[in-house]
Amino acid sequence: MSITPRVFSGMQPTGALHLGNYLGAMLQWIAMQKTHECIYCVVDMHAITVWQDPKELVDATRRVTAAYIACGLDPKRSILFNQSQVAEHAELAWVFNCVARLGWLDRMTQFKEKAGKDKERASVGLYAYPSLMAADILVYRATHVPVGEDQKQHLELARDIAQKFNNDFKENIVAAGFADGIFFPQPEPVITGPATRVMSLRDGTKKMSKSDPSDLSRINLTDDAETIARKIQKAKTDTEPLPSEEAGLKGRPEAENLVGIYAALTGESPGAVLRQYGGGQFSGFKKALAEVAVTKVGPIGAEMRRLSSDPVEIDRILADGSARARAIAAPVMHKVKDIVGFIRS
Ligand code: AQP
Repeated sequence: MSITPRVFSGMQPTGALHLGNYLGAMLQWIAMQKTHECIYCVVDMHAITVWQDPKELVDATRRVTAAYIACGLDPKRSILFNQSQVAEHAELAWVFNCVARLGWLDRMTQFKEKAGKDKERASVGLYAYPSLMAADILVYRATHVPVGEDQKQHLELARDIAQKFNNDFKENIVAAGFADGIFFPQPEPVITGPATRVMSLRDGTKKMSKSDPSDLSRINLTDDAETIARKIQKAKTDTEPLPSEEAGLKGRPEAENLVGIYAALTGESPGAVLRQYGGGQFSGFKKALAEVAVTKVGPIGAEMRRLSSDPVEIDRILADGSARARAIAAPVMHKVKDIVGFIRS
């Protein structure tokens, strides 16, 4: 059971996928399919760490699967599945809950942001979210995890858990046939997309997010051309014209975000974008940005609608992916049980 390069990542079915998910993670996922064995998950168990309407969760899980495929993930080449169909994620998460320390989880900024002021009423699952995320990755002994910037801290925790597990159980790991005492690899974050942190269209200091109450804050992959253009037109800006050089974006988060989105969608550098639009008013630039966004996002939405009209086929793809995922996860979990000291039949 040697460690081979393997990619794992996932998104939550908590709402419509948006441009931040696409530019921050999805583009990297698509690129890595060509070079790596890839496992991509719809993380429905993470979704229920905050309340989800059960009927809506089913629909959202299918919608996110359709989005994966519409963006370019190939379910034959990569493994596509929903997390709750592979019980090994939850089994390993429990072991990791017993490896991770309270102090580590206390430092997680995402929990603080999502729990808000009323921490007492947050679910235990929301608090333990990072150990389930570590299990998602390590149950496949995955080595690379393409994510947006906001997931960096969780990835560091997954690395700490892997290392502590290897240390705590070193003797048993060697006895199980791993002479170097390393059972879990240290998963590497891959945070290299064209826009690793896309910000809200309404507030350039907040990340674009599915759960932002304002729909105007994000471009959903399902938005039609008119909606995309309207959201960009209404996007918050400052009163200065666009600068001609990248340095001029400093301290202007909204301008920096819009230029970054344009650059990421066209594959140009922000400097090149500003050479073209610098000195002009936002209105002209926003028009050009809307055209680019409609050209890129429009076809994804159309393909999602086409795929979503056949839920039976989506469920079949998820069942097939789950079986393939389980075939990798089950032997890893068997070894974990031997290493930890659980009797198994
Ligand atoms: N604004 C963003 N910019 C760049 N990358 C982003 N990601 C999310 N938002 C941005 C990346 O997308 C992947 C999937 O994220 P997720 O669905 O697991 O949940 P999230 O990170 O919590 O995303 P949201 O949209 O903010 O969801 P809610 O509102 O439900 O919490 C991850 O790789 C993430 O980094």
